[in-house]
Amino acid sequence: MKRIEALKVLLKHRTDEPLIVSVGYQPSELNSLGHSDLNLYQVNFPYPSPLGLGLALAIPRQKVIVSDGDGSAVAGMSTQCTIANAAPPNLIHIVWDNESWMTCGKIRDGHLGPMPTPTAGRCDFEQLARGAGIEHAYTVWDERGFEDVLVRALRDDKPYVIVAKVDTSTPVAAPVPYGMTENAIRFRRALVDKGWVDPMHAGASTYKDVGFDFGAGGDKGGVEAIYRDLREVVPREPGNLSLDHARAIYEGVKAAGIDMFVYLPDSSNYLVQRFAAEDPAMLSVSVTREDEGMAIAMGGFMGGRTSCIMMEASGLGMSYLALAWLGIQQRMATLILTSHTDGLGEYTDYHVVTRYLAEPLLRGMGIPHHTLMDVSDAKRMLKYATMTVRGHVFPVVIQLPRQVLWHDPE
Ligand SMILES: Cc1ncc(C[n+]2csc(CCOP(=O)(O)OP(=O)(O)O)c2C)c(N)n1
Ligand SMILES: [Mg+2]
Repeated sequence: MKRIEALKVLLKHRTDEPLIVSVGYQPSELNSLGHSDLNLYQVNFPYPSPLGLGLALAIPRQKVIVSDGDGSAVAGMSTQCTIANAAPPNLIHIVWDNESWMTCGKIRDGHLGPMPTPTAGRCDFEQLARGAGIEHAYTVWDERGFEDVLVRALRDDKPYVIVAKVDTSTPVAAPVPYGMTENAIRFRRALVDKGWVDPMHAGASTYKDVGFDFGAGGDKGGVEAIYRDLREVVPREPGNLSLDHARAIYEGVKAAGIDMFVYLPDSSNYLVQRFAAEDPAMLSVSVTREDEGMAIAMGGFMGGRTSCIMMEASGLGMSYLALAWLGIQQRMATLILTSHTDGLGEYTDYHVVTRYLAEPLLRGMGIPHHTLMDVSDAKRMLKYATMTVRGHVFPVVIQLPRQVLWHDPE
């Protein structure tokens, strides 16, 4: 089938589902059939599916559709595992499988010949999605088959993957008349106008909205119970992780109003993540890669959550594309908490990556970053950082050096 024809079927059934659209020629095809501000175009690969996941988790009563390329979807394969386990009932992931990196080679009036993706060979994306744990993964070859599964997916409360086999035709379609920044801002406004996101969530924050009460917020009871359980097993001995510091940091997270906690474990940030993972009041998402996690956290932020990702700083290196593309150009934000810094106390040679990379990378991208030197400042700085994220709509990093995560008495 032709993608342009299948897109018409999609638009026939789409009412007000936000559409996360991958990079390349697809946005022009979609736009040629009619623009909606609920279309977010040019989400670079492999981020359409994690961004869609974050948004779907943030607005659970609303279906979210990811309109992806096969190259993009294969590049983000591990996200299928994250989606399967998060099991959002409202996420539909359409993969336009033309078995090629089709956008590359396109010229004004034709194409120089598509270069094949893995699905042109032995790779089957439906099987990948099923293997990842997504039960409702289907391949469709014609418009009728596509329509059948799409209608079911829109009704059913399960995550769906629809692999739509399409040819490599590239109809002449005018480019989208918005830059990425303008499109993304209009998309966010469309979510607000729909009533799904509080207009005060981001960009319009005032001190009245966020508040300077550093002791406020958070479900202390829940945190106390987790603390008591962990106290049984965490030794209070020098050279171990500090459970008391972890509690202080997690209480700061809650007091800052953070209600979505994305994480990839590291030995230093482990205990803080245990608090988040075991806190029933927290929407926590365990991820497979830091850049995937950033896209999820930013999707959550777009959907009105006050999100953060906690990760080892070495994962920043693989996140520069997500940070620059989604964070800087598309103005999506989140708070990033990183363990390991270029400061003192990092004695292991395998953390050399962080020493060389983290700070220069953040500086190079102009991303505000702050090192929390003393855990007694955790609550204040987490709140300040969250206020900056929401006020400036920009990623902000808090770096956590050894002394704030470990129990190293003098
Ligand atoms: C990180 C990165 N590398 C390379 C590119 C160049 N690029 C733009 S579109 C595209 C093809 C994407 O293939 P697919 O997802 O299958 O979509 P299709 O072009 O077939 O519609 C590529 C490789 C890019 N945008 N980002
Ligand atoms: Mg393709």
